[in-house]
Amino acid sequence: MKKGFVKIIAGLMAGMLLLGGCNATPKQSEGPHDVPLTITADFTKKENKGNWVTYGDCKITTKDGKAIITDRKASNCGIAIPCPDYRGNTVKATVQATTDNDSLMLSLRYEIFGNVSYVNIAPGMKNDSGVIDITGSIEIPANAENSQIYLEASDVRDITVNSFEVSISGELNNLTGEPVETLSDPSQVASLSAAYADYFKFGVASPATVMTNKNDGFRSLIKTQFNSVTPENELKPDSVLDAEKNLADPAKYNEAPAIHFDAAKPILDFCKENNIPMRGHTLVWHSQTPSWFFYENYDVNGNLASRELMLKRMENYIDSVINWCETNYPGVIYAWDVCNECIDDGGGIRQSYWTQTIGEDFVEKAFEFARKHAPANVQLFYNDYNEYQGSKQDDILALLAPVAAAGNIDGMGMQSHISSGLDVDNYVGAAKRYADELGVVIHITELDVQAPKSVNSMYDQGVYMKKLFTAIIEADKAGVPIECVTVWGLTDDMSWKSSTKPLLFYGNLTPKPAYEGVMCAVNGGEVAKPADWVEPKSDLTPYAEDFEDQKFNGGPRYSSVQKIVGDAYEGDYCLENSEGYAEYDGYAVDVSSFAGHTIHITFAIKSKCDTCKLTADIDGTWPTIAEVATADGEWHFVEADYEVEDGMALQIYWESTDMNPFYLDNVTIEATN
Ligand code: 9MR
Repeated sequence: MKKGFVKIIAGLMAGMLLLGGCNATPKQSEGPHDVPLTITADFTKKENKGNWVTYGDCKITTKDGKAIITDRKASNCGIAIPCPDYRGNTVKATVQATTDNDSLMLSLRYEIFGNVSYVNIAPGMKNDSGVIDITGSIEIPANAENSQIYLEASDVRDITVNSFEVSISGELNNLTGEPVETLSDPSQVASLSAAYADYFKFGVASPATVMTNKNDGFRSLIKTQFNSVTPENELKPDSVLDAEKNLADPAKYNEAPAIHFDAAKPILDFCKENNIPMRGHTLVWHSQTPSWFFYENYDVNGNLASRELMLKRMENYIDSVINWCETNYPGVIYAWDVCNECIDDGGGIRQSYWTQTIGEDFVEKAFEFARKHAPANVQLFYNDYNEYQGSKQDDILALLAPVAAAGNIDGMGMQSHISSGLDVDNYVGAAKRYADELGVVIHITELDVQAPKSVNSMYDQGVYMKKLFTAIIEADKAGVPIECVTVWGLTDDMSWKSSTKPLLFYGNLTPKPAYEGVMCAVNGGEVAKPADWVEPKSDLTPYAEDFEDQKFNGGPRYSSVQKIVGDAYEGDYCLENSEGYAEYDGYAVDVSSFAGHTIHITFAIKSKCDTCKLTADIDGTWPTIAEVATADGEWHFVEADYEVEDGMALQIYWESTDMNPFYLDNVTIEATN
């Protein structure tokens, strides 16, 4: 394990901003200082004076107390509220806007030990009057610097912001002065890739900021632990497409888009110098691809490009990206994610600019072009999330059947953004099914595992990691061709889901029990119980909420909004769940304290949608606890029983089968044994 050498990190960062267009945020003061509990953007005042700044390359003008964002060069350009003093706190952000973009997203950006992290907080879709309201909460790591909550969009169209506010949830944790922590030297930590050499490559996703970081520790961690690297964002179309050139001379680049590798070069250089093979991520995706790419003359105010034109652009893009990398960094990229996330969350092929322009065979075409232009030894992958879920497996297999039949795919990329509720046998079963039915190899491409919300969260995560990797090793030994397992990020603090602490190393580069669990799976042994381990108590206190105090104990599952409203089943108040954009955006409560017991649940529910459901939040299976026909719009009183497995951290959630709001009242949960 790591020894001795520690390094004090202080005052890094200035000038390392990935987004050149970001305006400076106020510097943190040295001593104790007053921190406002709410920061409200004031659009009657100028940038920096009114608690808001321009985020990225765009223009903001203010009028009638609103901010109008135009000339947005990329989908992540928008407006931000700097909140550097909120580090170490959970914050709530609320925004109201109108736009021609399909959807907006509230996100968090911060710098930490010289790296930049981006975390999505909550998405928002238009309501009936065309307005988008988004509210979401996020925990900002204690060592984050220059935190900003920003508004981005699915597209580069204008946005008008009516209101924008960020506030502290709960008690303020007032962290004063510069964040200072020691980074540990990871070079002596036993190597994951060495330990797994007999089975598969052990990879990691990294942002290119790691390569230019003052702190050697991050590079050292990659070099010692991992033998495959995936650039986290730098090879995505919005990084590679050269907006300036294409937009300045659309006629010249109409069929063959101009590309550049400014963002990716540092990480390509690093991999080349250190002989670490790279996974290229990703060529064809509905997200992080600017909308102008899909228009005639790259003009979003004109017409969408024809199928013929888009096929040419797609082929030229795939050809030029693969071959630029091959020419300039021969042999570095050993696998490409050719197509990413093409199945819709509701099932079937995802509708996107790709389907609108080329049509539903765009996946087949992308693989055909990739096969034609990639060197024979470069493996071609399809990559997707929720890939372990039964119906998604069916959809992915149906999508890829013709691609496999044409001999144009080599691998299935299982992203694996999971929680410790996922059944490991189901998971490796999915890997086997892809390999068997498509005749391809398997890469686990983006593994991260949300830590359970248990009293010994880090330890329990470690125990789960041992179980998961034991199953992966067993599957590999039994012939499932798992050739690489990549974790999606170096440290918890750098993760796109940092508040769920889903990775193998802490922010200061120290290995977590999760790392130990992965090592125990291959070397034997058990994850050590930490000194502060506490005996988990099953707390069988019955759970009841009738919302009469106008509060609720549960919370949103993903992006729905909860409100206390009138017209209750009993009494004056009930809970409204609305503004979700998928059926599973429901209302969740934690029942982990009942682990090892059967619970009896009663509740009243009302909605205009056909069916409402109560579901257990277990990745990959999501068992239905109760299903209620609600089309009559009346209140229904429901009773159900469910056995919560021993040792399981579990949430249950109410959901509706369409986006109609549902109303919930008189919830009780108690153990029956
Ligand atoms: O980790 C990436 C994060 O930094 C970006 O902001 C985000 C933008 O969509 O993409 C994240 O990576 C995604 C990956 O490319 C595809 N699968 C889901 C990953 C997590 O969102």
